[in-house]
Amino acid sequence: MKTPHRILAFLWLLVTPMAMVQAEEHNHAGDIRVDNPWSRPTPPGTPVGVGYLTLHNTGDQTVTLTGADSPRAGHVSIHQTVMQNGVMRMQPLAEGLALASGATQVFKPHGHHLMLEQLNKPLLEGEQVPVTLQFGDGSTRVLQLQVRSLDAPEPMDHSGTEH
Ligand SMILES: [Cu+2]
Repeated sequence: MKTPHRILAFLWLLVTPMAMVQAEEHNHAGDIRVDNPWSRPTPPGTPVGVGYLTLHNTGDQTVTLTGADSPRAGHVSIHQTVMQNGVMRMQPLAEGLALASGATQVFKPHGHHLMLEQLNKPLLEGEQVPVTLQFGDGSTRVLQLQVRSLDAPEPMDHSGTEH
């Protein structure tokens, strides 16, 4: 019976162009898996909020996170936290964050985080805050930070730092 072979051949024709397109999507937002994006509520008048998430590079090339923005903030920075003379300090990642193939980066309290600066209004518990991640090839990824309650461990203190 020939029909199954014809169907297979037809399917193969469908699959091949898709595979070719995928192969071209290297170093790209499409290679990045985003897990568990979340944030904290902010008190009224607080100009900055935070964004936490996990990035995983599922592709076979390094992907660089170069920036982020949000309609809820005037500016979004990528920060790391470093110990200097026993004091935790935040530093912007000026060169962006390079994720090697297979690498995972967790953004979490007292670690890497997105800094949402110049908030146009407080972040409220239960709110979904849209953030767009930008990557080295110009591709982008939109995600929603889930604003959790303050019951969990305290976020790092951002007071007294420059933004
Ligand atoms: Cu920060």
